[in-house]
Amino acid sequence: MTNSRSEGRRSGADTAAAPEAAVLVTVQLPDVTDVEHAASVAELRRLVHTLGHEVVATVSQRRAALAPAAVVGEGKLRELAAITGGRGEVPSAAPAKKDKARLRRAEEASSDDEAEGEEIEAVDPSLRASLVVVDHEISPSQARNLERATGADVLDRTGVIVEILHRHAKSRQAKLEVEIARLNYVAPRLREGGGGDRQRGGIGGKGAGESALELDRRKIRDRIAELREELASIQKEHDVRRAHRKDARRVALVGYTNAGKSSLMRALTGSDVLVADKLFATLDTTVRALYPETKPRILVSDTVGFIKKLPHDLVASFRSTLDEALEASLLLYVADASDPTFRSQLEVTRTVLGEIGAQAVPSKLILNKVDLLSADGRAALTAEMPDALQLSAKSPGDVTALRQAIVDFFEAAMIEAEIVVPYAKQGLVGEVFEAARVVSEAYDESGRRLKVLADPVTIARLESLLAR
Ligand SMILES: Nc1nc2c(ncn2[C@@H]2O[C@H](COP(=O)(O)OP(=O)(O)OP(=O)(O)O)[C@@H](O)[C@H]2O)c(=O)[nH]1
Ligand SMILES: [Mg+2]
Repeated sequence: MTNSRSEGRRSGADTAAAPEAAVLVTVQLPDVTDVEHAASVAELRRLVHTLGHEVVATVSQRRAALAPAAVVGEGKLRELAAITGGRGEVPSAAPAKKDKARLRRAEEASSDDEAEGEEIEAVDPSLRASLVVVDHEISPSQARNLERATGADVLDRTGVIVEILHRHAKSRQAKLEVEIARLNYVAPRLREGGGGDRQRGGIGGKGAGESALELDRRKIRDRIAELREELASIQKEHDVRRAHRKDARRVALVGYTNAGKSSLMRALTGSDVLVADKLFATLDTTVRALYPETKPRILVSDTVGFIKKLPHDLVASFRSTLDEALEASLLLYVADASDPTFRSQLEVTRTVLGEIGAQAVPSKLILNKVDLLSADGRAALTAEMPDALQLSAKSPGDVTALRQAIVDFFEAAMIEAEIVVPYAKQGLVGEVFEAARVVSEAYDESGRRLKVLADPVTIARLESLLAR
């Protein structure tokens, strides 16, 4: 079964604010179920929407593998070109093998003429898409062939994600991480001596690096090295800052993008972090104290969301989030229970975090957005995942219950101990009050005797501090 659907038209006249029309291209491979395929396409549509484009059509095809030349077969390619107003043909001498070196040589040898000037009239010009987005990672030469056949800009899924990350990064650290990922993505797609708009494919513009496309690959490598150096020095600063709060009891909210992590962060800490119905709304890790404050306080971190088919080097660029997760005493896996594919989303999060060793950190599963489920739906989830906490970030009662669950977790880990602060070391009393809960105090000839509650690690640290 193949299908190609029109999904609406560009709204209104050609106002400057009108979103650019995009068409999605997907291939359903034999090992992908219909449900998974539909979910992947829906997710790509949301990604493209987040980028500010309107999806006007989806061209999809079942195939044993991506067509080596242009992802879809010849017939489908013409169908696609009708939507973009292109020729619908891959120029001859298109490389058909996946051999990377050969592809690159073929690319460099091929001329730079574009398929413009020979456009076919699209059925309805208001539907004509100027961007083609492929739901798979494609080779630079497949991208080039698609550009020539469609006359449109071409991005693959990774390209869309990189571009969103690029736009959403706020802090210097996030900007550097994303810029490195972006340059890694762009470098192999650069054409020698190129620099035209078409090959930019929506990438480019502002950022930590100026126009990457004016630099050749070698310069890009140098630039990446430079950015890495700057990132390393920022990370060192962060490590120092983190070391200062190493005693603090930490909870990290982790999970798939759009699961509701930032919404929970807001509700739990009374902070005003960004909440948006966008993918990758959050790129910067934020840390705030649980509110109302506990003694000692508990810190909550909001982190970047995960997504399927995220290339590994992109994942690695989110060091700050991953570090945050590894250093937490408790991981809250947040899932959007109203999304029929949340189980596989959870799997993605678990896999990525598992790869960096986060499975050793105690965790709790939070099934969020249950306000969107029926009573039956909730009951079925209770039966399926009895240990998970079902809640809605929008319900103050539910948030209070989650806060209590967090507090209980840390309470359970606390032990009682007596700490004696000699009179000569009274300067350290503040430190004890900061890191532990003091339940009683008394004075005798050895100093100030404090009966405290704290986790064993904190107590050991305070004792060694006083023993010095
Ligand atoms: N109905 C409902 N919507 C929710 C709930 N929690 C969050 N949302 C909505 O879901 C969308 C995403 O929420 P965010 O909190 O930004 O999600 P996130 O996990 O931080 O997403 P990223 O930052 O992209 O990783 C927003 O539109 C929220 O208003 C909930 O419990 N119920
Ligand atoms: Mg967020």
